[in-house]
Amino acid sequence: MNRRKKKSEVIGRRQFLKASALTGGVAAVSAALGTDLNPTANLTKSKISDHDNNTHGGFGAVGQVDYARNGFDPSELLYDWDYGEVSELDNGQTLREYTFVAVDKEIEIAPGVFFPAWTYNGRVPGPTIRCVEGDRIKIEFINAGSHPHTIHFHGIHPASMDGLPGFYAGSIAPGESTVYEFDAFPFGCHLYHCHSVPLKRHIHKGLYGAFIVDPDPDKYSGEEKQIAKTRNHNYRENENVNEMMMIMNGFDTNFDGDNEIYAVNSIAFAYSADNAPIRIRKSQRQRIYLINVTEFDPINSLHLHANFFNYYDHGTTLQPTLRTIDTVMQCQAQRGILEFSFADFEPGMYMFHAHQSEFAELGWMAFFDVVEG
Ligand SMILES: [Cu+2]
Repeated sequence: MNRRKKKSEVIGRRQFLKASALTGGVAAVSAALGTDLNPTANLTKSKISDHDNNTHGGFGAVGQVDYARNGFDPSELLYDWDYGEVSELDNGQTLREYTFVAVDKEIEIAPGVFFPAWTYNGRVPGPTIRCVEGDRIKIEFINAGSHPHTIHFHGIHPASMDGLPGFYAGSIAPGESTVYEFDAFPFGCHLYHCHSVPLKRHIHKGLYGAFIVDPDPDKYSGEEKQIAKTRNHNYRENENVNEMMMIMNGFDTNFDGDNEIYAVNSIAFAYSADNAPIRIRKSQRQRIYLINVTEFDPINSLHLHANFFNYYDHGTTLQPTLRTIDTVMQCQAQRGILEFSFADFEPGMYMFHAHQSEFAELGWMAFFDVVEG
């Protein structure tokens, strides 16, 4: 109810786009209102007033995000598994140690559109933790930001390691630190995020990341053992699979409780045909670890063009939970694994995007560049 009231007091994104379309462009609307209200001008301009001149159907942004300034490149985030500092405990268990530092950082999320993010280790999303079920995970968390934060993991662990404000270590104040330590269970495609309040602000500001737990083939037999090997980064069978991490996120750049920019791995249109489509080889099986952290919208989705995939809800099973689908939806924090192949396809550009068309037009649109080999 509050939200509706609030939205009627401002020109929201939807009304703005409608107005833009009716009056012939962003400039006209901004001029009429006497202010440059729209922080996504670069996107809407290319989409609405210049669509006839765009080479790929009007999807895309004008200009280029400065990845060097951001300190992270979305094409590298796809494959940037962080195995931690690895050692072995006396009981034979693998120990993986990480250091996470919360820092405030302005990031560019579309050409010329900046967002005052809160980050883990200066990047959004934070590091992609990659481990094996049963590993001991130890994370030293240092808060160098301006607000109290935590790290809450989606996984199995004691209450004392749950990263909740008001319990045990609780919210970690600026300048303070704590250690989160637990065994990685269950195997699957999980996530972590800050759990400080107001929760939606802390998550949406950028404090989240992927937590991928590989199955241990020694715990399974027969066909399932073989499948587990393809999922486990220590096994040769895993090398035949092209694995990618994709976090679907959104950014409320004018703080009206509604997203102006949507993306996979934070940068609008990062993998568009004109920008950096994801090059994949026909001979490799494809696997996406897909996580939705989008705030303010109840669901997000991924639709793959011209192909179908199998889906493993939460990644916690070795057999698909959905077979032969081309669209999957996820509520916030829901995640899963997609598997597909372009083996019998002709090479070319294959689109994938949110099937909420508005999300696609505001940044969540991408391409696979399928090549021989
Ligand atoms: Cu926080």
